[in-house]
Amino acid sequence: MENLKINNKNLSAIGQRIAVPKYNRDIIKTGIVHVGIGGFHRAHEAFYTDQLLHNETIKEWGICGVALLDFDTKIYNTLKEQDGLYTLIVKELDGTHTKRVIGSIVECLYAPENPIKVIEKMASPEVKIVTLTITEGGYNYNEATKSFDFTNPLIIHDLENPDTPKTIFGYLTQALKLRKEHGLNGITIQSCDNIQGNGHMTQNMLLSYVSKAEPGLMDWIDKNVSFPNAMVDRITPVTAAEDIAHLKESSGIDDAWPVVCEPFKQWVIEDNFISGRPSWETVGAQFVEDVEPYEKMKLQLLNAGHSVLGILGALLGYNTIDEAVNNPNISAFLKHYMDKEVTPTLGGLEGVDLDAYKQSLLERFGNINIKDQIERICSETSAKYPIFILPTIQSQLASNGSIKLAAFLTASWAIYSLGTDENGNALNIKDALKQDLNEKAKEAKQHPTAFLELESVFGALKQNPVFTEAFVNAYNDITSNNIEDNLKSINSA
Ligand code: CS2
Repeated sequence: MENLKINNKNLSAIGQRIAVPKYNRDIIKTGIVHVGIGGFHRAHEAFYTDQLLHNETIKEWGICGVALLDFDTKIYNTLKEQDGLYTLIVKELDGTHTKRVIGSIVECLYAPENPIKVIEKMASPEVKIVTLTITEGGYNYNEATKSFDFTNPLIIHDLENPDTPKTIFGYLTQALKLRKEHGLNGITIQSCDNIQGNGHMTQNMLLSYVSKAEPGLMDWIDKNVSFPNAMVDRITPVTAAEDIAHLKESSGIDDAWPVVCEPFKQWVIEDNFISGRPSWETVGAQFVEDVEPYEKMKLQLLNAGHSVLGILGALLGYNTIDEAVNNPNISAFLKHYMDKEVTPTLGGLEGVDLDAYKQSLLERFGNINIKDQIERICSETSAKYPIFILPTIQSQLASNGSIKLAAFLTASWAIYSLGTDENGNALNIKDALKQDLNEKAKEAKQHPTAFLELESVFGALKQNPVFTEAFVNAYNDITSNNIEDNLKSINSA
């Protein structure tokens, strides 16, 4: 079988081997600008939109993918070379792979090379929505001050150089300013990141920035921009070299960056789109009045569950999430954490079967075909912890509920931050606060609560005697006994 490079020219030949877009991509117009074209976007929004574009009457909702950071050069170059096309490989529970070429990304831009082009694209009349996957840390929110971080050097840069911005806030501000000047229709800015109230967060952070950068724009934004909240879900591991090789061997498709993901997908969105929206509900998305209970459920069960498996699994020397969850002591701990500490904090989920949801999470985590990397899950825990774990602790403390397992997890993270697993092997820690975490973790050897001094992560947790007592106990237990024995004793308590 001849290898076919994935691009427009080869699309119909590739269509003899796997599913390809059946619609004419040449006539699809860009209605959405998406910032952050990593794996998750390409497994989720771009997938839903590709399905939607198969409805022949829909031509106005193509996506322009924007790579915002220097770091994104490789993905930009790949998509450019492949005419925006890539393969989505769904790793089914029975071990088979469902492959399809996704065609919804009809243009790509690389912001560092041509910032004006990106600003103009966001400000063009046919664009109705800007969607974002810029990661938890990308919102520039500081947990300690509970506000926008104006000390970030990139933000300082954007305030001083409005025409050549580097952050999403600089780009959006310039684009909205242009839309106002041109008398254009309003626009929706839709976050697809794992943040509670992600629409509100986007709105609050953007308005903080605009109030300094372009105060005259505040009123226009108030009347012309909507920020729907949304819950997004699909486990999307980092593409491995074996995935690329396997696609070539099994289907003769030469794709430099396919995306791999689980079969499950969910998108629950607040219907708040000022200039119209794609009918994503026709391809499986749900539009609801109030999305926050769903976001909370997902962040505090799935994402926090991932962090539990990631941190404990890393300390035990595992590499993938399925290895961690298939250790009965870890999975029992996770179940207890979900039932005793998270579930009491969730409310407002009429019609959702929480027990079934938690059970389905354990099955999804246990999918041995996904091979989701513990390294991916543990990356940027300093940005994830305040969103995935801290709200549970705060809520439980406020109602005198149990925080024992969350304290154990936090103490495990302190040990993890020292940089080696239980067997003395080095951990590859990827975190913007890696250095600070490591310093505090070293101080914690003398005074465990030193770790909680990182206020941008823990807020005022160190001031809470109930939490600190549980944290110190857990810390001492972990340093005097191995993790598994500790888990056994917690699980049997
Ligand atoms: C993960 C998420 O980054 C993480 O820690 O929990 O990427 C998770 O896989 C997705 O949110 C699933 O929807």
